[in-house]
Amino acid sequence: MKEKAFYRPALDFGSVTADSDTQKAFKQNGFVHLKGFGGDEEINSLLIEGRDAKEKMLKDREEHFRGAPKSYLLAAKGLQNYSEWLSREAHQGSHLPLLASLLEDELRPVSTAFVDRPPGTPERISPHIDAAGRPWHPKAGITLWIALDQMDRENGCLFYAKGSHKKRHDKNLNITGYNDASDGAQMIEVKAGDAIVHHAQTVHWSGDNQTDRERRAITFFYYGKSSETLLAANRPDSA
Ligand SMILES: O=C(O)CCC(=O)C(=O)O
Repeated sequence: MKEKAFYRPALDFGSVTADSDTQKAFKQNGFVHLKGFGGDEEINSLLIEGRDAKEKMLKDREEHFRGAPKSYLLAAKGLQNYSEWLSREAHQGSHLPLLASLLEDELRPVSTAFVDRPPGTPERISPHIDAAGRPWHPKAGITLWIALDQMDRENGCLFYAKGSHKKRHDKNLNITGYNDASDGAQMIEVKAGDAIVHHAQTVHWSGDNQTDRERRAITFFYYGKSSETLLAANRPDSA
């Protein structure tokens, strides 16, 4: 008997729009927390596709990752190349109008990642900007991060440095001088299905997971069309 092809429907975030408070917070702080962005169906689809794509990518790039430090794989990037569904979401997803209105620019997909910090992971992600944030440009890029589990300080939730997207971080992606107690550092605890949208130049970091709880997320990275000419001279291959 011929097997029926499995069809996974596109995600529907079309009803989430940026009101004037959200626009203002994004401009001022460089990030916004969108509570209840996705429901159980969205979480489930992202989890299955993210996990499968990561597995395929690891098999395909086994050589590349052999002996790499564990921190290297906390966020597995380039997954749009291993899942047609993720690729379609990255290019045509219903979240694009929201992101475009926050960045006030057209978007170009850079990468899609699955972030997984299983129970008992001591590694953290240190303060950084996203690769789409370099070289500096006011509309360099934007990132949509969707929580697939509840996250708090104990299992390594995200921290953001308010307003840091306004500083010029041209040289390195890793940025020194920030920690959980820094001036303007904001811890963001989330529920599964919440999203955070941040400017690619906003400094952010996240902690270790010493709990027995899962800590997974999906990230869609974009750069802004306005920064295209700058990028052509210095193109990142992953976020
Ligand atoms: O810790 C997280 O979930 C975010 C990961 C992150 O910042 C990144 O992949 O650039």
